[in-house]
Amino acid sequence: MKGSRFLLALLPSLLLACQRQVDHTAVKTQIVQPARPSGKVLRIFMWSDYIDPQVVKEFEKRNGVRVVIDTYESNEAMLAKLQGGGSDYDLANPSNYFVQAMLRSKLLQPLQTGLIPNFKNVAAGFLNPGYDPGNVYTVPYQYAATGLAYNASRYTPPTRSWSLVFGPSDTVKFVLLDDPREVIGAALKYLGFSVNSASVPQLRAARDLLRKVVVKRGFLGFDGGPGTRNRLLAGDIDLGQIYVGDLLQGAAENKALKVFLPKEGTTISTDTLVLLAGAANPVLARKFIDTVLAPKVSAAISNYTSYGNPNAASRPYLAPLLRDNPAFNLPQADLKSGKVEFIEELPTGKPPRLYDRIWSELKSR
Ligand code: SPD
Repeated sequence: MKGSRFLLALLPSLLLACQRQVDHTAVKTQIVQPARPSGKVLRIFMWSDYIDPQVVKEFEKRNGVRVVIDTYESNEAMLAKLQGGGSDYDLANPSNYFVQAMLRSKLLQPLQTGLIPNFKNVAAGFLNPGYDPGNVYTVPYQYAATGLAYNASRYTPPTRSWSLVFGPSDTVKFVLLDDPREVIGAALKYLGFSVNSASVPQLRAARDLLRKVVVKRGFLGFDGGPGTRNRLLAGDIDLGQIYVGDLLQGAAENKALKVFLPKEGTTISTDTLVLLAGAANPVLARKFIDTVLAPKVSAAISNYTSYGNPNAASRPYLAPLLRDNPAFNLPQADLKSGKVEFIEELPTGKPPRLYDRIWSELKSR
């Protein structure tokens, strides 16, 4: 996929840039000139735990506005709510492989990146992606691979493999992400197939495997990234499938939280910012995106969330955690070989319906 080539191109410079000095105080010490309250409210629909609250507060003060952020734990939940038309959001935060579905549902309007001066900071490798040629509708926000996490003070995984959850043994307590493409993708990967497989026999094999997984005594259900992190911290589970950033966010406070990318391979995706067709405040929304793309602000967000940062100009300000963890700094060879694969939108027709059917069946058990 084009997206993986972009990331490949970016990684060497990201690694080099991360070795520079980090200015942790960059955003927090800025003097903010409060603007007069305008009564305007910017409404954002975003993945949970995905922004530094300080950045939001300063945007509010500087612009004299209120920012309301509602959160979700899966692309499917986000799309369903927006398609239901229930809420008046200005901005949303879909993953790369949901952008085209939102476009087909007429949920997006062009960003006009010419009106967003800091768009120039986006790293070349993230420009003009296959899911949005010309960046008409999206700017990249953050990215991460998905791994298996554990709390080392309670449990030591005997192997770095998906077999810990997908194998026959039923001795560990674990959760899987509440995310169909992640769960079915991991099962496909464990079986040696692509996370984007559209092959009916391969999907049936993944379904048969997952049918056995969800009836294990150790399977404690599906959860979002932050929920999984909290259950690991509380010692309720031994293992959890998790977006790497959500785990590293907790590891900044508790060093016993660890994550690895299973040896069979895994998924990766880029989350974007999009301007919704019904946005009440498009000018303010573009201003927010522009702020988020400012070098120090962008770095402050990733330093807080521990997610990958697609902003070339923010690299000097990124924290060491983002450069030291191998689960974050993916080996280029793994992206090149397809061991770590970008989740892509599925071709319309039978395969997506099969994914949906598998997921409904798993969730209803
Ligand atoms: N808490 C932030 C979660 C961001 C998850 N990224 C999307 C991955 C979709 N497969």
